[in-house]
Amino acid sequence: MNPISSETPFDDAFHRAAERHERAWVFIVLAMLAVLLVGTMFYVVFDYGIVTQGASFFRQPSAAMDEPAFHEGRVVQTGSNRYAVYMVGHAWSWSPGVVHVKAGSLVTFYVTSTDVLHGFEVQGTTINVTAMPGAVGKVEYRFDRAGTYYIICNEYCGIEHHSMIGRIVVDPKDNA
Ligand SMILES: [Cu+2]
Repeated sequence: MNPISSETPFDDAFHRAAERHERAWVFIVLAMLAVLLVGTMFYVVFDYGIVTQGASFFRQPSAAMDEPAFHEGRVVQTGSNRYAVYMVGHAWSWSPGVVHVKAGSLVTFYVTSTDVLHGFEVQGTTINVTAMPGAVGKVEYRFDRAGTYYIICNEYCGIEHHSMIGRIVVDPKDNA
């Protein structure tokens, strides 16, 4: 005898109610997961600060890429408290390898690459820009505290990726 066919009307109603209940909980759990996922994204973007606000990219015609500033790296002081840094990533180092700026300076980085993708990340700051061949990433940052900030490559770029370290040395103010 088939046990299902022997169910009483009460058993049947019970099973249908139980299934409704289960479906409701599956829906609640999925909704919670969606809220958690979206909430985490907002947290990473707005609170954790990993995404650099104000970073932008522009395509650079190859003629402009021939500018010495873009293939050898350069630090240009553009004002009493302002610098422009032309930062180039190549396997496996940064040019310039060491950047000196004064504390309290606003620094604009123009970041590019001569070969493959590299990740331009400055530890202890919110700077995190991809260095792309044929494009220039732009990001601004104010270095208020004196000290050494390490540049690391956070985009795997080959066998010596881990040694791709540069330094930004923020010197104390003259009158400090
Ligand atoms: Cu790398």
